[in-house]
Amino acid sequence: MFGLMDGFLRNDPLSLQKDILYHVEYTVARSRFSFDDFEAYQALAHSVRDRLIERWHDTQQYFKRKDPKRLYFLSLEFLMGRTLSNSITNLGIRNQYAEALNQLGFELEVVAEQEGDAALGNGGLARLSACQMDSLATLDFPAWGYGLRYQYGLFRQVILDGFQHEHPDYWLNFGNPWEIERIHVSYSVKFYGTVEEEVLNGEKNKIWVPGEMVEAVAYDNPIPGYGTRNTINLRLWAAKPSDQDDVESFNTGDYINSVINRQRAETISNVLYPDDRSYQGKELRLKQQYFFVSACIQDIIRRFKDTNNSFDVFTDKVALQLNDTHPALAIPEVMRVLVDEEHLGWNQAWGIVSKIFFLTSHTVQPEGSEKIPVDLMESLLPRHLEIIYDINFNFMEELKKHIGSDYDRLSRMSIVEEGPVKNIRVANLSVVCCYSVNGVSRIHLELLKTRVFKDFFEYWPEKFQFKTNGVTQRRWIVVSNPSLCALISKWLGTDAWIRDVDLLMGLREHAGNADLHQEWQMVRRVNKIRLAEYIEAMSGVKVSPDAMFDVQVKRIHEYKRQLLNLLGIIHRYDCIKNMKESDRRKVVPRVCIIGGKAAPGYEAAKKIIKLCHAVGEKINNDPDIGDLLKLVFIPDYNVSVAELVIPGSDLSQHISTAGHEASGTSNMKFLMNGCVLLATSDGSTIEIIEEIGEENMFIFGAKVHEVPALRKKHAEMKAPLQFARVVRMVRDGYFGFEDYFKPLCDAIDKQGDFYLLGHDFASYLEAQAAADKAYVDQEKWTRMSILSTAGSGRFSSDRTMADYAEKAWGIKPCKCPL
Ligand code: 26Q
Repeated sequence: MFGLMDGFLRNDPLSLQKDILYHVEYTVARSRFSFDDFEAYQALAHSVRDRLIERWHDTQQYFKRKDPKRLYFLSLEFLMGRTLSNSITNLGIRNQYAEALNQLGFELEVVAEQEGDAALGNGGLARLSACQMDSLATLDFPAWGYGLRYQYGLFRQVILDGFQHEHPDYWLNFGNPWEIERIHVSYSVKFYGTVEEEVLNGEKNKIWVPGEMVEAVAYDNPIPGYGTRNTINLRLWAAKPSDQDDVESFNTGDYINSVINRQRAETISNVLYPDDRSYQGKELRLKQQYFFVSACIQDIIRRFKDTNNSFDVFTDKVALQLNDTHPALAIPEVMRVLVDEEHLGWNQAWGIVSKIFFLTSHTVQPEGSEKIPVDLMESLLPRHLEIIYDINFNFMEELKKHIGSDYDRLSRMSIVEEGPVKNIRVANLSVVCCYSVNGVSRIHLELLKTRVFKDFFEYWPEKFQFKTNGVTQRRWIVVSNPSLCALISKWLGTDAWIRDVDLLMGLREHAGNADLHQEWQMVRRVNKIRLAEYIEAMSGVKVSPDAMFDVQVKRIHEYKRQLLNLLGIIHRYDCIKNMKESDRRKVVPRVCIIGGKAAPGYEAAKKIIKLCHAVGEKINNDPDIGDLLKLVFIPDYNVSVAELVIPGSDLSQHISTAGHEASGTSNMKFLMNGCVLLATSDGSTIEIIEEIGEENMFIFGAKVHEVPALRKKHAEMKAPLQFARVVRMVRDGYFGFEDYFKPLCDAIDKQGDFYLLGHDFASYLEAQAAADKAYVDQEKWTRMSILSTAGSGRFSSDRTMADYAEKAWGIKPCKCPL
């Protein structure tokens, strides 16, 4: 019964202090009389880790005993950021640790800053996985996350002379106290080779004879829930050389080369691919994807067989969530294991496979869909190719019965793309095989139905659903904005909103209260001062916290329109320059803050980063302008920088061309922190508008359904004068580098302005002017700010996860007793 007892470890400050010193001495191997902030961090982390492990064990034992249906969340990307602060918050022992550290002469905030980010992902999709893990744990769901343990996370962005350079993120350099290496949990993953036939009990059976083997070793990362003992697992796989591999070359005596060859196995999980479509069809990426799903499926089936002896109940015990199509090879892999290794008949295996997979799509660009060249598939995964062909054959036969011989449509829906190069369409494979396909916002589902998966929607309307994304209020308010957190709890009279976020609505009744206004403004100002200090340290630009902090932080992409923001800033600069002295006094001072990474091969995005620096250089050094306008670029935007930037922002921009942002999730984080949104009606912003009202935001620009027609019309229309003028300034070299920026200008005024910057420019400026006007009226602004936080409850990942559990996965909470 040990697993059900409370743990051995005590959590009072004195015990924590002893524990920290123990780890200083025996884990970090430093003298307990002399250690620095980093060593304090390491010791502290190990002491937290011990507590996590206790809960992790109890939870896993409890799950095993209860054996409920489990959810397996498969994602090639997790952007966890830092772990320390989040863990002690969720464990409810933050104050105790702060006191323990204090007595040792350290400050928790300073020590926590020593931790580096775990950046095993690109952007929205990856941070969403991290938020969802927090919610799954907090809501006591019997869930497991699976991912890859990349040695190199997302590149670090270094800016030199305004240009982005990518530096490797070798994040494991200083060790990772948060993971538990499980050398005994490892599986062989096969590649290449041939498919052979054997006769088994009078029946033909296929066997895959591999040409290469690699070991997948498990690294477990405990994910604690808030206000519960439940601590779930995020299992990351690392590639290691296999002992069974390459015996031949050792026998032939080429020892040195054999060792080097073995080591090559590790490259499979070495590096995270940046979100860049040009990597498609690359062998190593495909190997990575298969390596990942093969390890997961072996692990899941082993666990199933531990407690079950018939696959008849598999669908009652297992749900597999595919985070976009990246892990879609799990589908043919389960078919292969069930048919070839477990010897189930094809129909029985298909009956299982077609019920256990759930897909979430995160894109609206049909060209973003993954394709695998058939040649590559045939050489790397020969048996999977056969299985995919068989699935497709059955699907095509069934489809013909319903739609007849509409060959165009059949070929559009086929999993195999015919043509000079034959491809596997991973999206089609996923839609055919998954039980449900989920969009990430309501409008995204509309676009999936009418554009991306139109044919499929007409055939299987019930398969398509949406669950609007959400973010975790634990990280995005409690951890990153503790003073706002305390203020909210004070005015609601409870901190129950940390688990039950709908309670935030209770702030609405205080939205006009002058005392709350004063305290709210105070909290926000302190956060702004902290951000101003960071900006000065990073960029050398001194900014005043009296100015409005206007922020756009996200991956750099043409559709996200950082360029529209920059052109707006140039316009503002131009206006101020040409103003009479008396008018200048009426200008609302602004600090414009832009941050984000460009994919290494994405030229246009890199030019936008340079343009931001060039414009900033001009404006920030113009004595005519002073504090009226500043433009700063925050380098190397990541989760921990976000935790600093978001609470310190006044205005937050989400200005994608309508119909291009599947959801967006940072808008939700800003909303929770009381930032006012300046945004287009796109993705989840549409639902935010419904929740908090258009009067509490600044909404502008073309609507989703207007965009296609505008694109046609726009090509013949002349851009408005003010727009033409600012583009001209860039083109004529007002900010230097005119040759380098020429392609950016051409895309707008020569190549049809696909993202409609010209069309939306006038309404963008109006929205910006409205923001200025509202900011002058601090009472009005503070009210909008409070109402933003009050309306953010619907955008918690707790709601998203509860929705998925009920409407898709069919899982129920399984709460480990205290
Ligand atoms: C593709 C091929 C090869 C290598 C990498 C990739 C790749 C990697 C990551 C393709 C796409 C991604 C990430 C996509 C993503 O983050 N999408 C965002 O997902 C968010 C969460 O649902 C949404 O809020 C955003 O709107 C969406 O852009």
